[in-house]
Amino acid sequence: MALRLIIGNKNYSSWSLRPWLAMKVAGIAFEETLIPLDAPDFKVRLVASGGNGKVPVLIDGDTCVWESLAILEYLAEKFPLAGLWPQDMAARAHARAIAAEMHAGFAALRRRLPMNVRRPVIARALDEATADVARIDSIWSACRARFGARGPFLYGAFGAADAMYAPVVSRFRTYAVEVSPPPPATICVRTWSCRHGANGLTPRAANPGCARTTRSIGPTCRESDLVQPRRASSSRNSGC
Ligand SMILES: N[C@@H](CCC(=O)N[C@@H](CS)C(=O)NCC(=O)O)C(=O)O
Repeated sequence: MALRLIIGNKNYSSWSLRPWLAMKVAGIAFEETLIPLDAPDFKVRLVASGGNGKVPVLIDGDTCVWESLAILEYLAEKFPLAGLWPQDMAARAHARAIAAEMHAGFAALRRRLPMNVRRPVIARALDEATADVARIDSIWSACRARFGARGPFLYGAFGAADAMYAPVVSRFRTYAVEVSPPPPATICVRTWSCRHGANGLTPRAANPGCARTTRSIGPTCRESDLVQPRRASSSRNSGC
């Protein structure tokens, strides 16, 4: 039976985006059920799925997994060849620590710079999010310094930690937040488009505002999967 990932609007729901992106990039097949964050039956449908009433939720037969990080851990166990965590223990511990830090923290960043992938690039004063931005900058710099020789992503190849931080890359782009060079490569969520590469990943030329090495993902992903019309604002997307 196919895996099913229940998500909210990709434009706003950064928590949904994390496992969705990891699965797309890792080439893990799944069916997607999208419940708009402002759907009147949002809670009812999610509670019926067996999770905690929030997105994302992964359904694998009788198994229901909620919480983005728990979903990534489940996927890493089920698909060990996907390389969602680094192979060596020290790098893996580091990757798990920064993924857990993202999962548990950065509330001020989420409040001050809510994710909206298609927001025009307009700078915003960081205010209460200043310390969060500095912390992420130092995490990325530490990763680049320690693991940069292995490849362009946080730990060399794309993995769960990159998926956890991908929504931050979108936030930094749309709110014109500068980070120390060199930034880690990332999936540039603004430019998702239908490009076919040997392994579903196609290197693209640099895009203004994105990390230097950006990639678009295919073959099943269209920009319209990502960009959805704005509906009435919902309290469910505050702090997503
Ligand atoms: N810690 C959860 C956060 C999930 C979450 O807050 N999702 C939001 C959408 S981005 C949601 O479903 N909100 C609905 C609600 O709180 O009622 C995770 O990592 O998956």
